[in-house]
Amino acid sequence: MSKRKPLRIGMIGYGFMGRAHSNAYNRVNNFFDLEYEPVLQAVCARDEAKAKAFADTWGYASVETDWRKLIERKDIDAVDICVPNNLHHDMAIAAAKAGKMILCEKPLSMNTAEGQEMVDAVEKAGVRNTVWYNYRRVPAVSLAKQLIDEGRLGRIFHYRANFLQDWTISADLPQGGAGLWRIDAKAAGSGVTGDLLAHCIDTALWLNGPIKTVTAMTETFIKERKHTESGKVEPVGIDDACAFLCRFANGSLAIFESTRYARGHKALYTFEINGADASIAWDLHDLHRLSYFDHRDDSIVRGWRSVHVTDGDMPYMDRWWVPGLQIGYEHSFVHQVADFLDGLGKNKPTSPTFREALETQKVCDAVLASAKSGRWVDVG
Ligand code: SOE
Repeated sequence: MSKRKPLRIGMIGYGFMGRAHSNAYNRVNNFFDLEYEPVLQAVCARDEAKAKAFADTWGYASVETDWRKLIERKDIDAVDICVPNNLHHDMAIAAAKAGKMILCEKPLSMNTAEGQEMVDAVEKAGVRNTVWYNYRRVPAVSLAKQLIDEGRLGRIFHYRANFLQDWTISADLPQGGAGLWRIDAKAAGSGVTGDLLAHCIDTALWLNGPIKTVTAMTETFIKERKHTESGKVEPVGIDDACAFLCRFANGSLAIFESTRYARGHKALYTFEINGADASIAWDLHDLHRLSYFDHRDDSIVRGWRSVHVTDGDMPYMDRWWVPGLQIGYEHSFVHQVADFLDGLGKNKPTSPTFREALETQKVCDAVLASAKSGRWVDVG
């Protein structure tokens, strides 16, 4: 029998992220020594048969079909929100009022105004909260943070990030419904800005500090698509592609680009940071490596190093295999759960909290406002 304290999870939603989170809950205590242990108490989805099938696969003890009932249940400690973006706000506010801890999928909200209400609700209720910006917890990205915080890069001049995909190029792809809600502005709020650039912005704020001002352009290449729910051809309201320039508070300049129309790229998230003394670069397709260039090296051996982030003294890696053996995408979620449980034991917040994730939302709103107006916009 486990001596750990239970953290009873109620998950709302069961899509791609529902699987990623459930996997993390199931594995975390095999690899991390923690005071708490997630217990998969209930999963909630409108379709009972699908919810039951999901519960069987992942080990949830019960199912609900009404999220309000799940939130009110006395045997749930933490609510995990893994549903389309337009539902985050009401669920999070109800969960906060019911005194539940909340783990919310990214982006926090449809926009800053909604996000602010969510922050106010969790802070008023005093409930623990976090947003699943999982890429922070890829060991190579955490190592980048460590190197920057140690001052190894020196003054930062440049930040550049891309998130490129190609899955919406076909004009026949409908919008809306399971798997395709990301193309429906009513469910997603925005397109690549909220879905993909939000990841890049979260990482950037974490690594390089606040963004002051932005100028952006967006495009919707396919203007109309059939809507899965109405069956009718409807205007497309999301940004298919977005590029923006920005200035950070530390004086560095940045360029960000994201699209779902970069044929050949499936999830190419890359960033590069150039400092006076050193540079770093990372690529999600090769996520266990961190590229590092240090100008202080002797000139005859100076060059880009490809650091294989698998040694036990690198972030999180003492928990996994032996040096040289790498981990992958799903482990970033395991790390987020581990940090959440660790924070619970030590009574410390787990980043990004709702308040921290609201900063990403503010940048996204400024980017979309700038794309509309054609002007530089200050981040509120
Ligand atoms: C979209 O295709 C998506 O699944 C995002 O929603 C995720 O947040 C990103 O990590 C991968 O791409």
